[in-house]
Amino acid sequence: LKTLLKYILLSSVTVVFTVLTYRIFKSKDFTRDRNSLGLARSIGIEPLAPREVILVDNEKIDWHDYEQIEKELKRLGRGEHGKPEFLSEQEKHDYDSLYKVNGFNAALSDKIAIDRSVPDIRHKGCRAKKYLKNLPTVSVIVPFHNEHWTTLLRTAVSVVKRSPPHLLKEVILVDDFSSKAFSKKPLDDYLAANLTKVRAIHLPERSGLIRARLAGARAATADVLVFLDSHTEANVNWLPPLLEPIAQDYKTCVCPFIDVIQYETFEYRAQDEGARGAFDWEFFYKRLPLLPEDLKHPTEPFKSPVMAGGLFAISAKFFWELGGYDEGLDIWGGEQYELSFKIWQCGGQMYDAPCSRVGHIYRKFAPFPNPGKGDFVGRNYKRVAEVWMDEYAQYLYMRRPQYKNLDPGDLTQQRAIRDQLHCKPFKWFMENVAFDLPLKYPPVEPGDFGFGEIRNLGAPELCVDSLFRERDQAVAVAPCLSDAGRKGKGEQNFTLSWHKDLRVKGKSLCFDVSDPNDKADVTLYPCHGSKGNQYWKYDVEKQWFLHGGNPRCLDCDPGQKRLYVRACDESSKTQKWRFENVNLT
Ligand code: UD2
Ligand code: MN
Repeated sequence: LKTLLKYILLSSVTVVFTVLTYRIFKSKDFTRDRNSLGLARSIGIEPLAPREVILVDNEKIDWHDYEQIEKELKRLGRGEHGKPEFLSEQEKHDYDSLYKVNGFNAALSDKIAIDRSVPDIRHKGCRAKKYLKNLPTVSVIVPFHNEHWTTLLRTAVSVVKRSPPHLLKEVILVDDFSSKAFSKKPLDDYLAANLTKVRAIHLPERSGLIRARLAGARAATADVLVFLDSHTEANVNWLPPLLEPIAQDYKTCVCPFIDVIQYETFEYRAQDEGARGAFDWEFFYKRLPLLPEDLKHPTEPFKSPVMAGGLFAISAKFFWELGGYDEGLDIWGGEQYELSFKIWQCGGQMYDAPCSRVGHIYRKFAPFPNPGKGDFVGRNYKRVAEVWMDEYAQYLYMRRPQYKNLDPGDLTQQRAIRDQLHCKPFKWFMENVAFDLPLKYPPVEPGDFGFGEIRNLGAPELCVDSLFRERDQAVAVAPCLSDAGRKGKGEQNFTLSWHKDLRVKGKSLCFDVSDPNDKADVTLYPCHGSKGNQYWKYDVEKQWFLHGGNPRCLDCDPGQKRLYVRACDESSKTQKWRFENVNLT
């Protein structure tokens, strides 16, 4: 009996130890203490064999909160499920005044619940995806300057409602010296009473969004920092897809897909089904197509050269190893390039996660006056270019020569960070990460193939004429203005650009044919520079304007003054055109 008792005691002790050890691995703190073996030993427990640890570590679970999803599906009301909403005439009294200070329909926002539902527009494969059970904790940081009350609160509420409670440690709203009275005590009181995980920090002076984010990051206590703009809405199960790549490698930054909350109607819809972030050489944010291997796995994160800026997750450890943001970046702009270049050049990587979606209000216009700081965007761009872009900085200066004389301030500290971390040259980034960027945005633009008037040879009194038309409207032929001794205002002046598209001079509208039928209209559409429906060639010998990869010829009906494309025909006279200036080199 004594032996039996001893045996039972021993085995129950073993069971308790095993359970305890398992729980410790489960609650492993990611970036702070990657080595929980050490933790287990320090409290006197011999850890499980390593093979079993790996099994526990790699366990994946379904993170969906089905109860919450069910509840949201049943919601009824204005703007629910991200449906477009409108104000009645009686509700429009403060429409204009609120629009002016926000750049969006804030009066409508006030009529929509701050905990409204949004449609689950993820790729349907996302619904079946599982993520690591063991994910790091999160601090969400939201800088704001004079954000509208209901859009700000909707941001915070969407995060709290759609995040697993044990992963979401806190939401920090960083008030960048707002002048709106509600941004201080009323906000603090509201948060304390209604949203215990959310708190506000009030900066004592206008600091700009970059230093506001830094202030939030310094106050944050979780493993991962998630930054959001102050007019966003997190969608279903948004957090696990952002966190898993970071759990697997802490030097990874992950961005959600950014959906569109329409500024007028608050409709929630997709922007597109994903693209890689990039820039042109004026530093406008641009996008590059997904790569063939990305398209094969539509629910998997894909590499992106540059983030949009406002919405991303990064481990606190990696963020601070990189020195955070450059504190010299003021107010707005450029920080998305700084952090993206730094991440890639200094040993990290950046992904977009298709199964994580967050809506964002792209304003109709920027409502904030310049706080008397001159060209802060230019100074920010120059700081980033001077520290990170090496010889490529000249391409920015070629297009923005005024930057050459701009004083970017002291850069020693930023350059020291680059040295200490042994970061790679910008050329490496261009050749390995943004390798297809120069095809679409060549640093040095080649010349145009031709420009000027396009005159028909079958009816030589007629020229191609845009008729001052706009997007989606057809172009035609009309009597040539030059015959009447007139120059016109560009409606008969076109450019065959190096992109191989035909542009209306002075506009970024291109000749586009989407109809495969005979006598298909030529319509105007914003230039995309990717050939396809906008692909044109001029055959100097035959005097043809050839459209498309399987080419048809530009042609017209002189009687009806219609312009169209049809199968090329050597004997047709109306398919011949004289292009005023052709560059033969
Ligand atoms: C985009 C980014 C934005 C930022 C910016 C370039 C997205 C969706 N948005 O412009 O996050 O990267 O490009 O810098 O990617 N704010 C302050 N203090 C200021 C000015 C702004 O706290 O002095 C806040 C503002 O309330 C908002 C955030 O910073 O929460 C971004 O400003 P924005 O919404 O005007 O920028 P956006 O979306 O046009
Ligand atoms: Mn924004």
